[in-house]
Amino acid sequence: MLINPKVPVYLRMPSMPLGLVSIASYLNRHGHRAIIIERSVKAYDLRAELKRFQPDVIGISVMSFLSGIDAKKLTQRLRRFTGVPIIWGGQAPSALPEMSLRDGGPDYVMLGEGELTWQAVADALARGEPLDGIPGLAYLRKNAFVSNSIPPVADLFQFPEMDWTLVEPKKYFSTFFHCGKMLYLHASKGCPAACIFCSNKQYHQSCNRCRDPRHVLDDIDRYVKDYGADGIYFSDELFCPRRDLRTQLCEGLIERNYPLVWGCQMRLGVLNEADVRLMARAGCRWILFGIESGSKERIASIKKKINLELAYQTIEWCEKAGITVQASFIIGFPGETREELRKTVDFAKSLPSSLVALNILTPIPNSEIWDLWDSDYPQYKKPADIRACAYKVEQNVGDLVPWNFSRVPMRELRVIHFYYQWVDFSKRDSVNQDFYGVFKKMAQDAFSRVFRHGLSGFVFGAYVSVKQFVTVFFYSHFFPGILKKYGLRR
Ligand code: B12
Repeated sequence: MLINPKVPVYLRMPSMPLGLVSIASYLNRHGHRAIIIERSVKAYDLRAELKRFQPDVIGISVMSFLSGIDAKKLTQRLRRFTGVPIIWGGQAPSALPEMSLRDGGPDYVMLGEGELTWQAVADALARGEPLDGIPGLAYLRKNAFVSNSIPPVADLFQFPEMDWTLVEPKKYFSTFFHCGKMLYLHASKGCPAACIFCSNKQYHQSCNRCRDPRHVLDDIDRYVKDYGADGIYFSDELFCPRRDLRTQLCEGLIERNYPLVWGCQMRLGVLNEADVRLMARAGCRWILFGIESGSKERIASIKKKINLELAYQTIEWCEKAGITVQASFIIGFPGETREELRKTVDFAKSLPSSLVALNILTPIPNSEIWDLWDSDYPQYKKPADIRACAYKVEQNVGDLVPWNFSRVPMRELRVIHFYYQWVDFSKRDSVNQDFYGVFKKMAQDAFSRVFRHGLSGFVFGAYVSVKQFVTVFFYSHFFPGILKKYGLRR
């Protein structure tokens, strides 16, 4: 039994639990029976479900520490009803397995990708063998932390297409650029880069792998034909960098000619002009480029390995082809000065992209910056439990990052960050050609909260939305002097 925990009330709409669907689809094709209990969209009587399904093992997806909060409660409750092993998996517990075991209380944490390790676990249980020796598992024995070796990342071609009947896809529809029924899907995983602010290097072993484009197209066929999806956001950190496979995928989409738009995340240097045109013909309408800094020295020191000179032209190709570009930057890097920040702001301003985001650095567990935290920034206490990781590290719109590793005063970072958030917020809907879009989205969110979380959830959610709005408005409008200093206002 694979469980997706509830997402906190202030997160936007829940989204397709791709990891769980992938694991369950794989297990069901390899001699086992897996079901998904989706707490983020539906209320379940867990006790009745346990009685009905009689699982041999329970898995809980902990994609972020925000879902870790419900996962912890759930683990405690399940313990009262059943004695079967409880395994946590996903990016968050893989990054901090010992903390997850001690604070969250599962029997095991499964490190890295789940499909093949789950198969080994399910086979061992079927044979009545112990789980402790299985590579990819971490656990506590006599209060000591044990971590088995992590298997190499898998070749994604071996995984079948996704079985969407395991969940109810229509429950995950969300509004995005030019679409109202957008769903997530992955076409590839991982990224070859090893940026010091990202956990990808450790989690995906700096390795990019693409899925078989035929499987991806099958998944899309069923999204569109069986459920009526009109948009797809490829969740890949770097969308299908292999040109041959990406071209196959795009040509498949052009052939199908669905009323479907899609978008993805990209690195500078992967696409040429012909690629961009092909993607646009295949329905691509938005791309996020992680550029991170306007300073070449910083690009080198964070190991981003991109050529900033390519930014202007690549973005121009995209915008000309009808693809909305969001150029994403990080501000507040360790030791960053006002001069460096000004360079980034100037660079961001010079780009022809429709949207720009300047987010304040927050160290992610399992990144190089996270590992340097204790030695380099002893003035800030490192989050040491699930709650602290959720509320201090995994920031949401309107949250105030509590630490500043740069030499720029925090207020200046916040003013610039929220200024761009305000501009982005008001521009997003002009991109959609929908003047009232922002208000419509807020109203939709409010209603969906009433259905998902009841009246108290709605009241709390509304409070969080108002607080977010006030924070963004306050920082973006009440510090004209700071905006002027960075050339953002005359
Ligand atoms: C797409 C995405 C989203 C989508 C959701 C898509 C979805 N529901 O799956 C949206 C935009 C909604 C989202 C939201 C958030 N996300 Co997000 N997201 C991603 C992203 C880019 C891809 C995830 C994905 O779908 N991959 C494809 C699937 C097939 O792979 P997978 O999820 O990794 O699943 C595999 C393994 O993790 C494992 N596994 C997964 N579940 C389980 C369960 C068990 C029991 C086991 C054993 C194994 C296992 O096996 C799976 C199959 O191989 C990742 C980064 C990344 N590249 O992984 C960040 C990432 C997971 N998100 C992150 C964060 C912080 C968030 C938010 C908190 C952001 C915010 N402030 O709002 C929220 C929290 C949402 C939540 N429910 O908890 C962080 C987590 C950091 C951490 N270490 O804790 C990541 C790593 C990005 C980052 N580097 O910052 N996210």
